[in-house]
Amino acid sequence: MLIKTRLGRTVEVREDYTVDQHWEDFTAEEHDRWDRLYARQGKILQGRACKEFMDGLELLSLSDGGIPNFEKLSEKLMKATGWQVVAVPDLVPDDVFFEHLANRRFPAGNFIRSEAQLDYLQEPDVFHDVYGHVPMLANPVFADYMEAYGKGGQVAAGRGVLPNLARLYWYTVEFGLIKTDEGMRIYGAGIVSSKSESIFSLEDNSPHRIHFDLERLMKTDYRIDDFQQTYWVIESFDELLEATYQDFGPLYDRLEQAGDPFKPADILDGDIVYNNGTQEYANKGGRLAEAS
Ligand code: HBI
Ligand code: FE
Repeated sequence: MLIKTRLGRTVEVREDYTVDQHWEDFTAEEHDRWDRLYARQGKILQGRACKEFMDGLELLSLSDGGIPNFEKLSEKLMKATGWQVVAVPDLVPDDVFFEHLANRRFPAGNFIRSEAQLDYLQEPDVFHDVYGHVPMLANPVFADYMEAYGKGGQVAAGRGVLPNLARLYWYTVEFGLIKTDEGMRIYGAGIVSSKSESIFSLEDNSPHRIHFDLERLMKTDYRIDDFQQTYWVIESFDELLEATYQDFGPLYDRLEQAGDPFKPADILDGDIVYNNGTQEYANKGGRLAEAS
């Protein structure tokens, strides 16, 4: 079928919204853009990204030169954890997204940001999707978590609690932090693929850093257009996966009856708070002008 992407391209996609990557069509300039983004993030992430992310980057040799070819990348990833990377031209509908994850396929953008959007764009391009998400998929525990999320999404959609599940994805897969013996580290894809949020999320005194609590964060709104006001911190990837082992039926019953969601900067009784942020950054109106 034909779809129109949010960036204004008209594209023929398959039923599951995938397309061929057409790797051979990327220009030298586009490959060079990947290389520059890669080098820049590599420096920033030393001592900031978690070991599992750095190990995944190395295992998949994402620095081999230019934008990764999804076929070759999938071969390596398949050997590690049984996941594949498939190309999509834009965000795909939720049910399609969940179907891919439930079957261990990660949909990744088939385009790269323009030079003008080097620091920030909302659409998920190949740098965010592949550099940000794919290294963690080489980790067996995280790989299982993502599949569980996909399967959970299919159920949640039928129960009317999709917004709650989307928050789980947002606050873990996209913006999660992990406490390690060496200190706080990043694993969220939205952070590792962003120069300034890599620094802000760990080192700025504005945002709260609160221990991960599945039900609590499923009830908490998030912002999509600026740095997070709260980052949720896990202690291990097992903790994350285990939280999904419970029967989600009773949880969804409670979520359906819950009142208004908590605000992104609320701190509640019972929260385990690592940093009670000043919220100075958000209170001053946030970034928006300054690129991440
Ligand atoms: N599609 N390509 C793509 N990438 C995403 O991260 C994505 C998506 N569709 C839906 C979606 N994410 C989220 O809304 C779900 O986690 C709820
Ligand atoms: Fe993402």
